[in-house]
Amino acid sequence: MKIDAIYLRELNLPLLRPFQTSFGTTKDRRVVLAEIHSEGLIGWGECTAGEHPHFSEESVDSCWNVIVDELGPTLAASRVENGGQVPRIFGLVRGNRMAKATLENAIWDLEAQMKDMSLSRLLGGVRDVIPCGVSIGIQTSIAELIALIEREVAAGYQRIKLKCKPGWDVEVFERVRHRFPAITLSCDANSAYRLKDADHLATFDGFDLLMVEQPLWYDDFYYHSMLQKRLDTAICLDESIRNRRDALAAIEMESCRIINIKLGRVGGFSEAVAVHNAAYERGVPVWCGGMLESGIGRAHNIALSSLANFSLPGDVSASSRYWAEDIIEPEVTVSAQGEISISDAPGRGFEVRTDLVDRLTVRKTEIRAHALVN
Ligand code: OSB
Ligand code: MG
Repeated sequence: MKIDAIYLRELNLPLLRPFQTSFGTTKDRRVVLAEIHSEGLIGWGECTAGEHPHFSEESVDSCWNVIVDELGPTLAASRVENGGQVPRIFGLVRGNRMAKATLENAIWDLEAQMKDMSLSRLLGGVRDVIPCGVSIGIQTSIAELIALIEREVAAGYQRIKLKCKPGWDVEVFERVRHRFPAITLSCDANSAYRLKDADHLATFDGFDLLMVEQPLWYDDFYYHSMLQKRLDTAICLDESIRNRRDALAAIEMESCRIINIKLGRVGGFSEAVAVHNAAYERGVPVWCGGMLESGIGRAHNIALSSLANFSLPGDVSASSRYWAEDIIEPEVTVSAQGEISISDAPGRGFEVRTDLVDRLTVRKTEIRAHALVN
């Protein structure tokens, strides 16, 4: 594919409700989008980095700089033919996986359009519908949380994930379980605990949780493996899994029994499929995580979730839970059964509302090829 232009832009997108995790609160999203023009088509990619380097080392600004200074010019000068080649094109740049995914995913989006097939099929997806869950942030009161859960259960979501941290855990689980004895429930600590909290974490076993997500350090396998031996509840790793090798190490060490796959965290579709396949071959189920994405990242998460081993409900939910207006058409909707349908339209399956994107844009730059050195 001949790349005619790469544009990078930043949008300001206010969340309908603030989202609180153990590491902080997000009110307004700064969404970076890449737009790659080729052969009369446009591939879109969304950067999933946070406003601050709290979930991972990357942030909106680090991604912007790495894309503008390194990845964008390298990609523009390359002879890329498909998404699968992009990791090698970016091979000299270490880390910066969310930045890389922004561009790689736009190339996959383009490739699917050029091949006149859905992104889901191009990736090897086999599902017509995907099971959906929701991630509910830390609230100011348990009563408030219970009201939110009521609404999401009534909407049909198949799994409720509660963000937790010391002081917002067992009492919350107790009250929620009392009110909802039969729902599928999980929790996500975003690394808020330490191994000395193992006895406390073991009391989570009393609440029939589907999993406890990333209880310990964001970069750890070893201590999660020690902890897993002391829990009946499955550990799910999110932050720790950066690539296929990490997934293999975590599975071999029994650091987790479930893996959360996020496109940005692993560096794009190529590595996400590799993590999926490695887990599938070893009987470890996966699900698709979310990073408060706008419609473009959401569409990409939906396509990824159609792969066979995404057997657990993901954190991929309706646009209307996040935004007054999403930047895609149609918006993402979830059925009363808690499912999203996979589109068989070519590409991502959702049109980008370019007028709205332009209106929300706070900065935009064109990235040009620079001469390839070495
Ligand atoms: O750990 O899954 C996480 C949001 C921001 C950063 C990290 C996480 C999350 C979520 C939200 O849980 C999932 C979503 O609804 O997009
Ligand atoms: Mg998580």
